[in-house]
Amino acid sequence: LKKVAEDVKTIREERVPWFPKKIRDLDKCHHLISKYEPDLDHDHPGYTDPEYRKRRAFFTDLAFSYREGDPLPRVEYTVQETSTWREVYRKLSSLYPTHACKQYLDAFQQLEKCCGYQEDSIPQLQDVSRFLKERTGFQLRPAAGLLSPRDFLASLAFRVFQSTQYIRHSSSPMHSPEPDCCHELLGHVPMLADKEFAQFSQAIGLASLGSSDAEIEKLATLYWFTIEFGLCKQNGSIKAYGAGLLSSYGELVYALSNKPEHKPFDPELTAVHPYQDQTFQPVYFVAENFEDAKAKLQKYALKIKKPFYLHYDPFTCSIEVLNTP
Ligand code: HBI
Ligand code: FE
Repeated sequence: LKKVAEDVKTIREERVPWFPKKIRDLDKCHHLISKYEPDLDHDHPGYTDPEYRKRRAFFTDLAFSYREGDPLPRVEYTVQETSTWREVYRKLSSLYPTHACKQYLDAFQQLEKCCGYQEDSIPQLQDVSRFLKERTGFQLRPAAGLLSPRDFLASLAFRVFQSTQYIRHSSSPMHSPEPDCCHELLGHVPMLADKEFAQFSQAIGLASLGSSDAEIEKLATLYWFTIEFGLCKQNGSIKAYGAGLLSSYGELVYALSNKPEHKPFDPELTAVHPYQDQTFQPVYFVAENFEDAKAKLQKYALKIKKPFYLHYDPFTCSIEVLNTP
């Protein structure tokens, strides 16, 4: 009987996918989804620009040679890159006062005051990472492009945000098929400076560790409708907190108009809702507030079947695996 029990245990353990347990393990979590890269995607605005593709290869090298604990590489951006940034920054920041949630606006103001956020230069990841670390413990590490959902979500469990460092092609300042530094710095970073939002983000990350492919897909969908395209209630009106919205002028205006449908955030339903990555979303999910969203998410995460409990130890930045009786 003992032998049978051991066999069962082995089989159960084999089914659990590998996941990072120490922050240094994130050096292995950098698998790219390459379908939107300028070298492979014929519709990419940089596909026919050899200079741009060469520049992107430089950023790919920077990201792949990065190891946990290294200082984040400082980049000297070109005049053309800075000019793309300026255009994006100007256009988007004009909308924030009316469209972004309060937490975003507070952080954005601080980033302008003490982190070099301004239209004339692209902020350095190292400076931004230090800023976030002081506020919520989040830190950045350079990513070469769009990462697999499993690797990307896993890093959130350690309060690490994998951030691209290159900028979109100059011919298309208002749109990028992939995440770029405009999306990370203007979309994600300000929200990561908020305590509740940081907890929410880490909770999705922790839920993803050791989860099946099917569960990862649901968590990636939750991530999509919250961290990327989430709306929230604020003083009787609805504001944006999702990074995909806060880094896209057109969709930010559209999301808060009366055109799309607004549904209440409910993880069970949100996790299985189909989403669009080519056009604007027909539906957005509205959170009551981040505390409520986090509580609902944690309740959802508890139902994901795993043969252990996971606990994050902030002193060692590592995951403790606790066996269930
Ligand atoms: N990779 N670099 C990067 N940035 C993201 O915002 C990102 C990602 N990979 C997947 C992802 N976001 C989400 O859409 C979910 O699939 C987790
Ligand atoms: Fe994003």
